[in-house]
Amino acid sequence: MFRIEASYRGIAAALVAAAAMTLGACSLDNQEAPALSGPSELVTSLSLTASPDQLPRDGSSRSIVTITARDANGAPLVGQRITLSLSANAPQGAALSQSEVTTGSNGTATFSVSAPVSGSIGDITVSATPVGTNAGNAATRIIQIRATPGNTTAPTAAFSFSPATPDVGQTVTFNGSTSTDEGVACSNCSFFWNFGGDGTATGVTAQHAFSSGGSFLVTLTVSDAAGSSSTAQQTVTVSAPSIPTGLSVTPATATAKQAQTFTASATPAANHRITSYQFIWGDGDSNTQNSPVIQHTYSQAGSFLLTLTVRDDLGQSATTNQVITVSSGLTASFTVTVAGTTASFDASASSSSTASTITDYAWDFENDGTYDTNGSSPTVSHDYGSSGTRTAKLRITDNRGVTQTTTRTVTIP
Ligand SMILES: [Ca+2]
Ligand SMILES: [Ca+2]
Repeated sequence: MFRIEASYRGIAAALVAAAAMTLGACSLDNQEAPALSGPSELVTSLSLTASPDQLPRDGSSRSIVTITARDANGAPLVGQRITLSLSANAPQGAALSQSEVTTGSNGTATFSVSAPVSGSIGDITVSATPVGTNAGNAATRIIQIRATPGNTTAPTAAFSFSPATPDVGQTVTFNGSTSTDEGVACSNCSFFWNFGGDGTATGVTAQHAFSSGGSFLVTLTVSDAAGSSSTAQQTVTVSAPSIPTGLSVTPATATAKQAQTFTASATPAANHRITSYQFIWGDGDSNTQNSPVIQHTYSQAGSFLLTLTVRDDLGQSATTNQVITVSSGLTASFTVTVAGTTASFDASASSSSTASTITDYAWDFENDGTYDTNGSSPTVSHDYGSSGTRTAKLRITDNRGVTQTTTRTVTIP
């Protein structure tokens, strides 16, 4: 084993001597073969110096590295090719001006190393390895260029938020970009937000809408790439505005089959607004809209329980109920004339206030719930057959299908 290595060194030394003689640039000493048993470092020595030997993490500064190659006798090696490389974990942005240099007449070569970017981690390690005929005998040399600042201290967490006094449900923007690490903005940090028990988020900025009023101690935890972290805390006071108040709808009356304009009103909390109005009319219809003004047509007379629900910009709602009295627009009226046991009814005084036409007169002579006769004539007669006091009921119907009733006492002597 040792024997083979020794003979290889002899071949290498002979080749170096031959190359030196060809170039004709070497002294007599260079032509002497090194001792066969000497350490390999003596065959070709590389020295590296960097100026400056540290770089700021600014992405632009440069350090000039000078390589000096010498042979076993300390004489400059001319024309020596040397490959250059950065270590695999080099800080982001660090770069070499070239991947290979060749020594000049004085045995030196130079290249530059550019600085890593802000927020990068680690120092710069450059490897230089001679190539060519004597490469097998030359160990790789490395040089370290410190990048400043190092990632040795924990970040400093800091944040702001807006608005300063949010309401329940209002989006609050949290901004952790004023956090720093190693004296610069913490661009490579991770950010974790805890909204005081009301939820969490990640990212340099975060948005959160608090679900209830009160004081929330918000904690931002900033961690750097080296795993160091720090926290910042601020109390966010969330106010809970009142739900909308003073709900009403006007008017509280309408006429059947006639479109009626209704106006809802409600008072939101200070600095807030009503964003939607829901009308549940009580007749099976409903509408939801942004405007408080709406038209609705009830198809029949009666009392309808209107439900108004308003919602504000915080998502808070309030509801009220209100009776809408819908009139038919018809006046039912009749007279009675009695002769013997027969009563003659005349409903021709009935009228409509809505320009509709009364098309049907229906009569329930005893008001027993069953209409006994009907027709388009306003007059009719009925023989009660015996004396007594009864109640007669008239139902008129107009051409829109709207009805109106009235009753009257009929006395048969
Ligand atoms: Ca750090
Ligand atoms: Ca009847």
